[in-house]
Amino acid sequence: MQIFRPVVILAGFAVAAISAQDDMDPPPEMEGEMDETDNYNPESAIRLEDMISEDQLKQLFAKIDTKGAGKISVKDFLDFGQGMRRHRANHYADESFGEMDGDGDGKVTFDEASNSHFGSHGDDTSPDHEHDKARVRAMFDAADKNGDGSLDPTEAVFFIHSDADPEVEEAVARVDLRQKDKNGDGKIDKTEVAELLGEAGVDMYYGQLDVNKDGFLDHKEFMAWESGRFFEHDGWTQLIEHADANKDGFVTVDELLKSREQEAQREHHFTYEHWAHELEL
Ligand SMILES: [Ca+2]
Ligand SMILES: [Ca+2]
Ligand SMILES: [Ca+2]
Ligand SMILES: [Ca+2]
Repeated sequence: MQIFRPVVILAGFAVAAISAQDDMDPPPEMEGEMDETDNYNPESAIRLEDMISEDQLKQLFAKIDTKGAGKISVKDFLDFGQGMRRHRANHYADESFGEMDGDGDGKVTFDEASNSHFGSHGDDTSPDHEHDKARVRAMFDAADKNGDGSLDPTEAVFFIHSDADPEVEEAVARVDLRQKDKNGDGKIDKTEVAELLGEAGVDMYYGQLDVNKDGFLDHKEFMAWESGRFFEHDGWTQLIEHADANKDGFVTVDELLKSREQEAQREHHFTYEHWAHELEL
């Protein structure tokens, strides 16, 4: 049973995205220092009976555990998430392609892609619009995998749903980085990123975003933030930290089940619960 229910899921992801933003402003206490039992509010508790059943969880686990190892890692969750984004993007592909392909010749040119993206705002000459135009160009070029200057239906999926293709996501991040890179050194420093993260956000997240610890964000490090992958990674890391009873870096079905029996840990199970609904398990 894999009937697709986009509304439920998109709403769920929107909530997840909003709560990620809420983490920014006002700044909460540092996650690592937060004692969940002290801050735990029973009013907002997710009830066990509202979560997916044991059987649904087992079915979902089997799908994520593609190697059949009986345990899953942060990377397995991330890979499955990427697969779900593609699944979602492909679901809408035909409809979106038809709308973009203005002359109906089965190919989407840059002008058609640009028109469908900007509609009647195409003649705007503001700096923000120039930035958007550069973004659209980058997305188009990255989606045009065979480089023939137009998008076939498969390529168009990546233009419309940039989160379904890491190369398009990276192309967007390069353009966005140029906009934030005020001193033009090709990297983002703390001052340049403050506008985006806020001072509190810089204190909280810059160290984690700067993976190679050189004091700057290159486009890949910046991309983690721009694409929302940073929060995704952080979310799975926290789930595993809380659920991984034997501390081997993986979670088994039993560890997941035991973890959600503890009220204070249920929020960590939020995202994959949505996958189960999306896949109608
Ligand atoms: Ca092409
Ligand atoms: Ca810079
Ligand atoms: Ca760095
Ligand atoms: Ca474990």
